Amino acid sequence: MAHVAVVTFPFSSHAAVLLSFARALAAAAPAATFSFLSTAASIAHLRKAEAALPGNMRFVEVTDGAPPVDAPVPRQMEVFMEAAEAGGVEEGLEAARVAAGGARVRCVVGDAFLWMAAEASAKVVAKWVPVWTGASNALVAHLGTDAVREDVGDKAASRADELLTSHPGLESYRIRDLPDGVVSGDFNYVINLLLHRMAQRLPHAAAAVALNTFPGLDPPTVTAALNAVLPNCLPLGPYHLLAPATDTTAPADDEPNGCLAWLDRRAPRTVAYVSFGTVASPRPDELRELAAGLEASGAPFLWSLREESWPLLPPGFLDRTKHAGLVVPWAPQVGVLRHASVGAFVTHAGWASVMEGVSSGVPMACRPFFGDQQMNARSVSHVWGFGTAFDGTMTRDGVARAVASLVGGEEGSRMRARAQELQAKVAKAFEPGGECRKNFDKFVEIVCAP
Ligand code: U2F
Repeated sequence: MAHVAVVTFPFSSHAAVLLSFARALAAAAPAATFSFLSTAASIAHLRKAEAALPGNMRFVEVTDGAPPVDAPVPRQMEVFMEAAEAGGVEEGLEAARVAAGGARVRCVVGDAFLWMAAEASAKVVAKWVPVWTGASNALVAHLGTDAVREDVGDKAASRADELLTSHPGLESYRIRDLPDGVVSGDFNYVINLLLHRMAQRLPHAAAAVALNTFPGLDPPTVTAALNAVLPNCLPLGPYHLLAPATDTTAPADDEPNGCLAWLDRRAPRTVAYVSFGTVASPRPDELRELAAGLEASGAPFLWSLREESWPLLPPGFLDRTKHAGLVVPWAPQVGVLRHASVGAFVTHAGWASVMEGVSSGVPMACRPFFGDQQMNARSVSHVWGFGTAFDGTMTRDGVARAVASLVGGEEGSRMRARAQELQAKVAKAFEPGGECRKNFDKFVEIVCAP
């Protein structure tokens, strides 16, 4: 019996993505046992938000390193990564073995962020099969960090608008579009450091790499750049489409914030859906500009906004817009983006959000904040053309224009057509026998092989 450990990076949306990935694996390999390793806090959160685990999967706790109470998230990440490196992952694998009645872990499927899983797997003589949750071009940038740093040196600011034409796979991006920590930002910030370390290990230690993309999305130079250095690159995304279908027979009003029922009452392709994912948050003045822009656009809007930000909305906004808009603390985003009434997506361009939008054929307006988001926004606006990107912060007029154009303008129609072309490619890749299905089968085979 194969025993597979799935290890997560227990912050932002990463653990939920890996859990849905693990569910797909567990369904595809019913004879195998899966241990899903995460911290106690992350497991508690997943238990609350997610359906029960499949019968062949169990949660196994790993140490969070005991960060001080009320430590800010970056500090929690640092403490967790230090503990993971100092043996936390190995201890987790041992706990998984014990919990599975002594069945040794033969394969470690892991969020690529957790680079120390490479060493931990080698120690227990298991394969390491990382899962990359971001975009392929961002992975090219991380793998090429040393070369790009050598080229750019300390001129990142003065050469910001220069295209990276001499770096295969990065030709369409300016130096300013590179993810934080490649040539700018604090190289010692926990995420930047872990991405650099991950990139040093992937080419030599991984048995295969799952990519959150589908054939036909990445330009050939990106695919070639990855294939040149990584073994068994398997494009099998968007990952949210891998999980076995959950109960779609539940009535829409089962959803606590009533988003889908609210959308049912709007005309097709008229609504702007707004969300900036699980971490990013506009500053108060920008939030007010966004609110004013939505109001000025005249388009109905559904806005997923964390509750602590509601007091920052312009005075009277919620009351004035109560017929045209719905502000909720959390929306069932995948279902929302699939809904026929949604005509535009105002997003931070987190990679899962971009994939969920494009696989539903929804054009987007991107307001990137940090990390890989600038690069993703550039891809949306300049490489694939199914959306626009704000130049800097959002203003009232910029938002009103972007939304009106996406839901009703000519440019918006072109962008929607482009998104729908890619949506059709996703659908084809996920048909039985389609490329993503085949790549996922290959992934399962690698993971379960003795
Ligand atoms: C980090 O991303 P985030 O978690 O901020 O953003 P996404 O990758 O877009 O993932 C957000 C997920 O949360 C879901 C949504 C996505 O699956 O459907 N969601 C929801 O269901 N309801 C809501 O109201 C709001 C969100 C990072 F910040 C990014 O830069 C990276 O690209 C990303 C991937 O590594 O991780």
